[in-house]
Amino acid sequence: MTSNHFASATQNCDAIIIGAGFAGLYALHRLRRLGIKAQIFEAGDDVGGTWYWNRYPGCRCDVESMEYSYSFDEGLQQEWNWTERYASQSEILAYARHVAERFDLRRDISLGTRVTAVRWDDERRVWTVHADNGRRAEARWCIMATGVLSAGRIPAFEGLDQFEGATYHTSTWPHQGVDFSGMRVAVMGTGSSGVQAIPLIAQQASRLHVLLRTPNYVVPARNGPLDDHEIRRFKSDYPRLREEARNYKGGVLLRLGNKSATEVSPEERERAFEERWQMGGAFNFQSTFNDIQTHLQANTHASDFLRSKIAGIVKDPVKANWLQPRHLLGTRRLCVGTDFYETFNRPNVDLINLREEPMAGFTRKGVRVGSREIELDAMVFATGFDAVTGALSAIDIVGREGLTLSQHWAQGPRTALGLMTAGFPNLFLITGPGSPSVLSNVIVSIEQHVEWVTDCMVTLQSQGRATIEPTQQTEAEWTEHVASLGSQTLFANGESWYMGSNVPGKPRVLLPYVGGVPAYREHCAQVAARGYEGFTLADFDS
Ligand code: NA7
Repeated sequence: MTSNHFASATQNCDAIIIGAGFAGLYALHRLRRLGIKAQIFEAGDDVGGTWYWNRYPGCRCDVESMEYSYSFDEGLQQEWNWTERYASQSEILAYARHVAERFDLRRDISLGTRVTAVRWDDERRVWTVHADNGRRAEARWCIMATGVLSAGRIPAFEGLDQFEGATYHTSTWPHQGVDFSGMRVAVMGTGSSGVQAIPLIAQQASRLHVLLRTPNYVVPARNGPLDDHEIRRFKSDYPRLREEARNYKGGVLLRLGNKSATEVSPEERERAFEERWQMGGAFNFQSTFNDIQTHLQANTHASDFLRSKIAGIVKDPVKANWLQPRHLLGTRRLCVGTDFYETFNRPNVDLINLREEPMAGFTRKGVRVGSREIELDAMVFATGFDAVTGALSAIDIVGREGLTLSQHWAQGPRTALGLMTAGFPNLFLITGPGSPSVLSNVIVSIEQHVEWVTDCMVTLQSQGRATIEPTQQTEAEWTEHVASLGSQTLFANGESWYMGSNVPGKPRVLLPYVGGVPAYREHCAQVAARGYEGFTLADFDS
């Protein structure tokens, strides 16, 4: 039977979940266990969310695979076998499919169903969810499991529609793959996606032009097969290790240095950074010392070390200089790559600095930079996402009294705990703005959000309550708390998608909560323990 077998009839269930990525799958599973009838609407033709769409060469997770997985089911974590230190997109997608099948989730998932509007009816106290294929559903609860890096964006460029070559965006890569052999290719973007894709495209293309605007720091992944010892170490102790990870700010196990980078001798500092560089991984490097993220001088030492690495690897001094970032380490995402800098020593790879030769648009045959035209067969945009809020603003979400989410968030997102927003009763956000989301191991954050939300629904149900929403005051206080914590960190100094600065017109607001997973979990737990303090709970007859 196809997933769309009941055409456009309105369906009724207790909860509609939008998105069948890791958040949506777990929400469906947990709601079922709790006796709440739920249905997922998913735009893609399969489960997996971001791992269904992002199939560009080299796409893999930058959190280690033994930790980038669900912890809620001991059987699942024991039976699944990751093969590499950092899992590839295809392996993570296979894992998502395995989860869907293992817990028999597919029967309540409508694939190929892109939600366009979500509207609250205050009299009937239901959300109506509308999809682009005519599907419609009504439910008391609506869970936005729409992902934080799911709304890809190609900047507007003059002449792009005339370009006769092939164009791709890393986040919507063709399922059959792309063979760049013998082609003249350009890649725009050197964030995590570009950093992963560039070395592999360079191996195929006859000529690769990398269009660089802002360099990022890239540390080596040191990816490789997972050895049996490491797998056994985790599997024999998974519950404890998961709990330990939840007690770190990023929700991942860290070997956090216990010294300040400013306390030690230059030799000791160099040795420590070198050791972490050899270990590989972003979390490892950023935790070499305990103050890289909070102390300007410590941060400068770490940044200097990475700049000297780049200068040592990239043979052409001009390219090496262009590739050295000037921003504070960690104010933009620290990328993890394999042979990224080495790729610029290849004779078929050309680096174009858009700050020196500005992007002037596209022609029929290629791209214009500065005063020259570069002929291309294919153009790859690794230009990122409308992060955290993009997938929500793509849906017409209308709450109480006709208030749209776009209006409510016109000056930046406003949430209580990143979980709910005032004027939108019974609408839950998973890893929403104002929660640790992109600054954490997102699966850790997803599990915690899903558990908080589903527990909340069950509690309200058992108390015969109809709705829950945060008060204006709670929302204002949380939004202020998130901003105030952010302003004490180095993030506020940077231009990045964390701050919304990659999308023209997007308010400059630090999107994630920077207080870390443990403090955040404590806030959420306290609110629930105090009977959802700061939230208005309404009865059916009120
Ligand atoms: P990112 O990290 O947002 O990177 C996008 C890149 O595209 C970045 O280098 C941008 O340069 C570049 N870009 C964007 N617009 C332009 C224009 N108009 N001209 C030139 N260059 C441009 O996205 P990713 O997909 O790499 O990674 C996002 C997250 O997904 C990542 O952190 C992982 O968690 C998964 P800029 O810096 O704006 O100068």
